[in-house]
Amino acid sequence: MVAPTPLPAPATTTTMPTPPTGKTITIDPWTLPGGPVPPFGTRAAKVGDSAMFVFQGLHGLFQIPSGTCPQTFTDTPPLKQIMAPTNNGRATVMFTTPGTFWYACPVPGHCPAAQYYPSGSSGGSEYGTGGSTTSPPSTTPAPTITIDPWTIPGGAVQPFGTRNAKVGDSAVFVFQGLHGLFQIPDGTCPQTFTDTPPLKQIMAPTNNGRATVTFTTAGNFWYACPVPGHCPAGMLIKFVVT
Ligand SMILES: [Cu+2]
Repeated sequence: MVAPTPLPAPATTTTMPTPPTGKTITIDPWTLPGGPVPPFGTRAAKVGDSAMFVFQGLHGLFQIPSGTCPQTFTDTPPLKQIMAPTNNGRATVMFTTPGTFWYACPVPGHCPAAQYYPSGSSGGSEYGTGGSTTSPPSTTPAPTITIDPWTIPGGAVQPFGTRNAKVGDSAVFVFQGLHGLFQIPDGTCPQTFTDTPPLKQIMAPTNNGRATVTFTTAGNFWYACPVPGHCPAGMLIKFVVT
């Protein structure tokens, strides 16, 4: 849990590379944690250091006053927009004063999806990124399962296999490259993908797109990429929803 802290003075921000007076901490990828992307947690920095956020997909960057995700992100104090949501954008902040500073993505659901914020701080400037564990259950969104990257399995990308979910959960697919998303009726790749039952197009092929499905009923649900050859190559995932 994060101890309450006084509202820090805002860090000086810029979206252009700045001649460094300190080291530059690179946050790459700035995307939803999950899979090979560990939670962002807490990082230490010195006054004069910069942090560069390399967006993977459609994300933005706000400075926020604590480790609790805002309900809405507007560019009015105590929130401060560093960069509006930008596909594969890049933003840099420089720490000009000591303190504790938090940054989060303003895209709906992304800050809560970080779902992790460790305690543990050291001296000097710090900043954290992402979500909070302090929201009461009544305001906590249903769990989001992140499929990131949604791409052809291989190398560091494990086969998608089967995932468990509860009714009310959502799954967000973060495309890496040109992919799409269809719901299909079983674990067999269709010969062709057309948006007619029993197939259902969730998102047409989109470069670095993002698609979310919400499970409203229990059952088994399969999703696949409609790009030719991708489903047979492994872009097929099953959800068991209870
Ligand atoms: Cu694909």
